[in-house]
Amino acid sequence: MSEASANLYAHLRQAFPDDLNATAIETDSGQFYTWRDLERGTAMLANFLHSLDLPAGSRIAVQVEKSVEALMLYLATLRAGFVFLPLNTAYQSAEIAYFIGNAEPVVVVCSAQNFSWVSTLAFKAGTRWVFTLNEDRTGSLLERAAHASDQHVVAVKKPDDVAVIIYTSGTTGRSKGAMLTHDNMLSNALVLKDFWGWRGPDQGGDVLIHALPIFHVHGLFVAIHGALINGSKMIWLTRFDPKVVLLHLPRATVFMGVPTLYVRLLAEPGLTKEVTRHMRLFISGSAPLLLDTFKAWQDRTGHTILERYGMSETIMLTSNPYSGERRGGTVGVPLPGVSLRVVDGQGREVAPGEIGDIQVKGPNVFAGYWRMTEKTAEEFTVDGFFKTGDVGRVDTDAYVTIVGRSKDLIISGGYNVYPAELESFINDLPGVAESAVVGVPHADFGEVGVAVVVARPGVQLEPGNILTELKARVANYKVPKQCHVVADLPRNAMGKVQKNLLRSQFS
Ligand code: MCA
Ligand code: AMP
Repeated sequence: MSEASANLYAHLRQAFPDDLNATAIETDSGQFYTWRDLERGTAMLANFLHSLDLPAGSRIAVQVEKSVEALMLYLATLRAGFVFLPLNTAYQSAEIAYFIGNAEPVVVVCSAQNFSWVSTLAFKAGTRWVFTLNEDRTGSLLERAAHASDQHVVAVKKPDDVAVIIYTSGTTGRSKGAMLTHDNMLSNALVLKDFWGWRGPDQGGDVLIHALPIFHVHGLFVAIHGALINGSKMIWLTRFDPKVVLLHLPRATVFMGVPTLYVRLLAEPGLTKEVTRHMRLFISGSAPLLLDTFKAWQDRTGHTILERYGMSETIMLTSNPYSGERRGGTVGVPLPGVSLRVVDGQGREVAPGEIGDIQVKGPNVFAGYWRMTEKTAEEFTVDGFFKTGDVGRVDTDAYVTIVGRSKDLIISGGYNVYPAELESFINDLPGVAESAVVGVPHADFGEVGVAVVVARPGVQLEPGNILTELKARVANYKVPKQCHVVADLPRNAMGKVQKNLLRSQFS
């Protein structure tokens, strides 16, 4: 690819339909955005960012509610050649302080409601500009950008230039910023366009129901890049509500969700073969899709969910085929260009069907963790494979099954919850001697956290108070759904807490 053409935005823009007056996005509140609106809006925001005279490589950190303007800010950041840093809206001040302190963004965009505390900690960390952007299209960002020109030449980027930093905890310790390049994202989007048989505007067109948050890989990249690089319209839902999804299904062709979304849709009597008759493809990922959900979906709708597997560090890695067998309980086969192997404890590749650690390589694999050269090196093998931390097997016909994780991670409703982070918060609470957080099965979220806490001698701890304290400190979805105070934690001969025993005790 020539250097001038490596900016992801340029490729997305090229795929816009000829008729720029056609609808690109229709929202659940009845707004319509044309392709021209996207082109002009992103140009104005990109020009506004340029007007701030930001140094090359500046990070733009964004914690705002889902809106089409928030999407335009993402596209404008790409277009202007800066680095986008999306942040979950559930993050609270300690979490935001860490990300801002670590990434040192030059610009922070937040909701007006959070401006006071976000700007205080951002300015303290050296951020130059803090703007606001609200769900209802108000805020200082759009007020300022309203004066910018709507003509903008897309910034020239090299394939390996960083486009986005996504924070993830990987295997251990504090959150790490995974640096994804323009080419990581473009190559993955192009592969998925083919692999999932997206139909361009000249083939009848696809219509995607976008119901996911836009601060993680699934909603921001897989869904949005998928629709845009195909020139497809999106029906944009600000938040997931199964009844609203049902309302729009008859006019859509593609839906993407984490397993919880499918579980909640199945709970709706209105989910029928008739309502899904026009649908072409249901895709699931971010967490294991239970075979029961897979089969129930087939029975109720006649559609077979296509499950795929990915990570923040790699975007999409494997997928069940569009035309071939979609095998429930598996995540399908490695995508074209992705090398995937399963190795034993010594790093030797195991025979087909045997279980081991999953390692991957490909143009989609990230450029490393932000300012963590050593951590990055630890996560790669000498021959350049990335250690996913997932445990699984590959069958003789290349289908991959994930059977577990070597990293201590709970995936709850598609969000990652790191026990180590919660344990450190709990251990800091007065009267706590030690704690362990484990994941247990949950009908709605798939898996949820349970905290098991030991009190200091002579201290009486109230489980409810521990959860309340946590709620004040961390994102709501990370707060364990239960807390138990116990006399001691089970340990093995090496003194390591036996989380598997706690898991079976509290399941
Ligand atoms: C909300 N809560 C949760 C979760 N979401 N607790 C655990 N896990 C969650 N995922 C909390 C709420 O704060 C609330 O707490 C209580 O649970 C009930 O909330 P509810 O109203 O049911 O939640 P909701 O607002 O309806 O949200 C559920 C959701 C949402 C729609 C499933 O979690 C969601 O959008 N998940 C998708 C996440 C996602 O996009 N992941 C992709 C990551 P309280 O009662 O105390 O207030 S990208 C990725 O993983 C990789 C790369 C990949 O392969 O895609
Ligand atoms: P994240 O850190 O948010 O990028 O989460 C990536 C992790 O989500 C992967 O390492 C897997 O453990 C998990 N994951 C993603 N898709 C699937 C899937 N289809 N089945 C099981 N686990 C998945």
